[in-house]
Amino acid sequence: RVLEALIRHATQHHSFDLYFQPLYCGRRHEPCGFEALMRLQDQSGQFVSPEKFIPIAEEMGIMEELGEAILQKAATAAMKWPSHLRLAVNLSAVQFESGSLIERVKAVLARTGLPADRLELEITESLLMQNTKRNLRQLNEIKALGVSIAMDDFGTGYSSLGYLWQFPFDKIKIDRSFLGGDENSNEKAMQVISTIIALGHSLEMHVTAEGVETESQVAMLNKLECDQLQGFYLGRPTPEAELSKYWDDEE
Ligand code: G
Ligand code: G
Ligand code: MN
Ligand code: NA
Repeated sequence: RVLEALIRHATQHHSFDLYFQPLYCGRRHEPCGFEALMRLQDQSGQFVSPEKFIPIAEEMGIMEELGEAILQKAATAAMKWPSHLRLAVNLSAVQFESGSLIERVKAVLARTGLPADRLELEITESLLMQNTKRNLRQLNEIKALGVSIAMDDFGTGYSSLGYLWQFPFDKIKIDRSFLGGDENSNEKAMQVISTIIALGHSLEMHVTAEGVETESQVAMLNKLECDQLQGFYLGRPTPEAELSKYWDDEE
């Protein structure tokens, strides 16, 4: 298939793009890091969604290799940023469950020189459903490198609450669906978000709200003492070449 050939080529030759979306910490008006988001263009220049091509790469058995290529490209980019800016990278289930993750992460850090404490890996909660013991060991090994771990899309899986406290996450990212409702559902959604923030803090985890699209959401999340905000209102996924606008403007 054409798409498979494209993915294989991108994996072998690193011929894909990364966009980076800013993460805003606290009430400050400048970003404290960026999340890498992979972008793949087909022959006609159309973007293929990661939601489509990541599962294909997994089926093809090349997701571990592609994941390392993404990490390598992202870390290389981050080395050109001001050093207070952190880098978040998404992991697919296949990468997390493979035996090679730790070695690949270590190799990328060594090759690029990115300090481990500037890197955060995002995993989704569905990853933690099976193999709890092995997953826990894997998470602890990642943390032992000095890399932090965020639980992505929190609240969308089956067993978020039951599993959360058992794992050493540094951060939970509240899925953007919690902010996505209409005006009428806002009040209740806010109660839920407030509760998740309190839960995260009680477990000594930082909390990020995803999908922030309005000024009033920013005000509300600040009031709830949400640690980090991410969303189109604050900054869209941005090509690497345009990222410096985020720090050139700073005083
Ligand atoms: O960027 P976009 O909104 O199209 O992303 C859609 C989905 O693809 C999100 O769930 C996001 O986490 C995932 N995604 C984007 N880039 C990567 C990547 O580099 N690796 C993995 N595993 N998932 C990614
Ligand atoms: O699953 P994950 O959280 O990694 O998905 C990240 C994706 O969410 C990004 O690729 C981005 O396109 C999308 N995203 C980021 N901010 C917003 C937002 O404010 N609104 C919407 N609808 N999508 C967003
Ligand atoms: Mn993510
Ligand atoms: Na998410």
